[in-house]
Amino acid sequence: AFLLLIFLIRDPRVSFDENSDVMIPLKSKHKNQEEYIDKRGIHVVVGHYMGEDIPGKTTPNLTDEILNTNGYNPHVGAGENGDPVQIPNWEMGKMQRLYHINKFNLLASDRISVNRSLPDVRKKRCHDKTFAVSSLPTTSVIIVFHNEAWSTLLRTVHSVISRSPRQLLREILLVDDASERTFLKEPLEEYVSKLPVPVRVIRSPSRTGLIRARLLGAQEAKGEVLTFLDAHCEATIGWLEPLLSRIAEDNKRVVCPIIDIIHEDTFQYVKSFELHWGAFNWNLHFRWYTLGQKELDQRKKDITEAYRTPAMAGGLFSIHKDYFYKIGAYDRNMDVWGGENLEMSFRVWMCGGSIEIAPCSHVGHVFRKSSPYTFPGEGGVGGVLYRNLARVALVWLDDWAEFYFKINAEAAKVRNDVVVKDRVMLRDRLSCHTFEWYLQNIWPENFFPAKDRFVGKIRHDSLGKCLQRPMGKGGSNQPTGTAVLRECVYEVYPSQIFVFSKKGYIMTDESVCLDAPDAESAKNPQVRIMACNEYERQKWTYKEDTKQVQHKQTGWCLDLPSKSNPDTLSLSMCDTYSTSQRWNFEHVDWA
Ligand code: UD2
Ligand code: MN
Repeated sequence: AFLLLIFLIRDPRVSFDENSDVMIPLKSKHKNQEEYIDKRGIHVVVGHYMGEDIPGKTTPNLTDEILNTNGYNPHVGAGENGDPVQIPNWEMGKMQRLYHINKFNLLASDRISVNRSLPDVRKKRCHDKTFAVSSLPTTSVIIVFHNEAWSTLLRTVHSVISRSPRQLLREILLVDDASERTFLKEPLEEYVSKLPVPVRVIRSPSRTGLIRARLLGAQEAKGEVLTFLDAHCEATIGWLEPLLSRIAEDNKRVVCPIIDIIHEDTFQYVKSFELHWGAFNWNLHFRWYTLGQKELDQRKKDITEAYRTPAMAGGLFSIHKDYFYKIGAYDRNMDVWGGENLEMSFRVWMCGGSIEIAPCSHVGHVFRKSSPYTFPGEGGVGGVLYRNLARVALVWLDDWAEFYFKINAEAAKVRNDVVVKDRVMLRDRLSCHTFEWYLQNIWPENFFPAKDRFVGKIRHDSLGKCLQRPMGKGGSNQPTGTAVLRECVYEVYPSQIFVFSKKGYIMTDESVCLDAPDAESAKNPQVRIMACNEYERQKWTYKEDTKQVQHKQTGWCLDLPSKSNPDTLSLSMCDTYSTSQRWNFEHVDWA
């Protein structure tokens, strides 16, 4: 009976004894870790990284499945090395039931060790880079969460502990934004108290949103640098040093890792394209774009060098603590989710700092298609998001705020509900640059309207119809495809607004440009809307006297569809007498 009592008191799900003996040694598939079943029947994984032993174990995943097996994980080795986890057909029902909780495959996540191994996805040249760790600043890693899954949250923590030089990792701060799930209460404190790095749980008494939750964490941080991560990330080897070393050289740099993809269905670690950079569209939604050929050529000299980005995704970055406060921390009147990433991007760039991506630093993140949590506040998701974005526009966008409100009726509705006086004063106090300066100097490839560019509709002279860009497949896909004519709609209809840049590009929202991809080879070249790439092929000139739009590379003219390609506009030999080649550029008042 006594033995039974001990067994009941010691909950094997959350406690573990570092000195416990090996009961069944397991052969680990991975040379960097040791695995065994201990006396309590717990599957233990011990990782060896950077010469240090990190005691690890499989997740006390608090889904019913693992509870039933008393902490023993029957799925030994699942997801190791970043491999995908496949759920067998007979468990699909259960998988779907659990999926909605976090909007990712919780069943798969729970089968993977919180201490799983990951491939080294860095470019070879990154391996040769050395860092004088003793000269780098220390960091506090701040992870805010609301109702996060146990397995993803702890995997984030373990990946940071396992793959950061101990001297640099001052602490990990877990900021709980009023989660309702009981396993995130005492079991979390108990679990992290056993970890070999100081990990503190800070609780927000009520739901405050990710922006104020991060402020709560920052306030408690003891490290010199603040490093923010989402609660469903996995850091890979060598992730931290490139971030901190850029800040050691200049504390006004805000540095982001390359964000790789942890697949939301299989939890496979998928390396994403390097050399992406971040910006946004006309609706102030963050977007990834690829580096142009020129920058790519320039970077061939040293592909490990950090590069500048006009905006950051928002979740994963390091910033010096002193600079964070000097530059205005965050706008604490932003609620729940959204907008803070662009707000910080504009503020840092316009007020004297910079935002960079360090390509040797790789961190995975579970991107998901929808939010699993509620958006408390008037108007739900939309209300909250558009109030945040209206704040961004009113404080930072100058004349472009009017453009933003003209094409975003939702945001226009709430613009009078927000008070941004304190942030406008901050901008004055920091004597920041204008948004025009930002667009011209930090994002010269931008497709925003400007005073020195034509902005408006391109109307066919005899048909009276307007050029329209494709609708796009949604998500973050660029709306590429055919260039078509449609009935002209009300003045500031975004799909019919084009910007004619000084360099000769006819661009529109989402960084798509009027293009003639087969101009060199085809008999009847098609004119399409393609991703802007700064190739000669995308340059045009407008001849006001004849109303022709001439393709620079071929000297041919923009024309109605040819017989062979009736769905999209075409190029044909310029002919001043051809009425089908006449176009009117109708300026719209955008600001
Ligand atoms: C992206 C960012 C995210 C944030 C957001 C815009 C990346 C990889 N992620 O969205 O960090 O900048 O854009 O705001 O760049 N959370 C709370 N309280 C809340 C809501 C969320 O603590 O009320 C936590 C949440 O548990 C998560 C983090 O905030 O750990 C980010 O939320 P998300 O994962 O839903 O955001 P994501 O990745 O879609
Ligand atoms: Mn996230």
